[in-house]
Amino acid sequence: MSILDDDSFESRVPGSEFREAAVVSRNSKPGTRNSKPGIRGRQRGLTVIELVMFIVVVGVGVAGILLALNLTTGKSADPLIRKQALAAAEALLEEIELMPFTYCDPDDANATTATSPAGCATSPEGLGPEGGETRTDAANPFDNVSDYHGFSMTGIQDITGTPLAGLSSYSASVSIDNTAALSGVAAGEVLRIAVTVTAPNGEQITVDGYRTRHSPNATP
Ligand SMILES: [Ca+2]
Ligand SMILES: [Ca+2]
Repeated sequence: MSILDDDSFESRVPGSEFREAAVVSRNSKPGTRNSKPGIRGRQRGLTVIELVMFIVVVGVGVAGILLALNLTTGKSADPLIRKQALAAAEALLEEIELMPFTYCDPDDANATTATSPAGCATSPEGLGPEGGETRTDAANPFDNVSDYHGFSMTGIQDITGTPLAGLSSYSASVSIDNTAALSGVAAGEVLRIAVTVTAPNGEQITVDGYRTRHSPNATP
């Protein structure tokens, strides 16, 4: 009796590889190699449940990726719109800050000499325009920071009233606070300017600036 013919040989061989070889040897018939599946030959395919679970998991993953891509694509133009709105707001704020901040309306006879609002001849400067002034009126324009209080425009225009290309769907508004406090500056000697620009997508950007009365008798 050879060693391979002994069924009890499998249990005596300490290594698993030898045990497997012995099993294969017993199950083989002449001319048919591994005609009966061994341990390694008994691999099965996927069941329907496993396949469905795989499809669901992969589907959820792909849907998440597509959602992220869609969101990124949809919002890709937002920074441009935001930067454009910010540029328009900063330009209008700078325009306002460069205006005089006098005690009297610059058209007042005492505008260049008054040392307080009480020293004006007829027209102390106050919030909002005086005497029918508008921002873009060539003959009677805004001539003071506070004239811009309550100003608004639909479609961004420069100081001459010329519409700026590509900004017709933006709008701007201005609010000025003459009670604002600024450290080291006496009350009434500072204005807080808030410029708000609304972009076509509804997003609003507000920029704030302060203007102190450093030259109370300087007129345009
Ligand atoms: Ca004025
Ligand atoms: Ca005014």
